[in-house]
Amino acid sequence: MKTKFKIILSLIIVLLIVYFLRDMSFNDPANSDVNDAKAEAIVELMGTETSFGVKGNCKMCKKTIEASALSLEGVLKADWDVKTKQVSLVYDDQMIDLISVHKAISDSGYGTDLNELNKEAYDNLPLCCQYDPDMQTDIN
Ligand SMILES: [Cu+2]
Repeated sequence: MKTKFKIILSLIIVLLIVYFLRDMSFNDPANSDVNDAKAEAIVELMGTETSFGVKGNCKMCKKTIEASALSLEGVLKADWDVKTKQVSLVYDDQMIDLISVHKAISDSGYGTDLNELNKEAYDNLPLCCQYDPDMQTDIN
């Protein structure tokens, strides 16, 4: 009787260990990359993809531009390229108009293909981010 109990108890312990190990491997970075890729694929299926030019200089500009686009509900993905000056967007066109995204970005101080920069926000940008307002955004 005692041996039977011991066997059952060790089985339970083994099951618990397996359960926790499985949980851990689910959270390990290699696996979360896979999950990110899946999430990204789903986002791209759900959303409308587009891109447009946004003036800016550096990685700090990139952060501000992307954050202002992503602060809007309905913007699923925003990725601004320092070299090409293009922001790639994935957004839900049922939730948001593209013009609102242009406006949010220009309000943060960055001129887009459609909207002039907000001068006050531009003046408040760090000096390294105060790009040449006459810059072209169609350089590829
Ligand atoms: Cu910058």
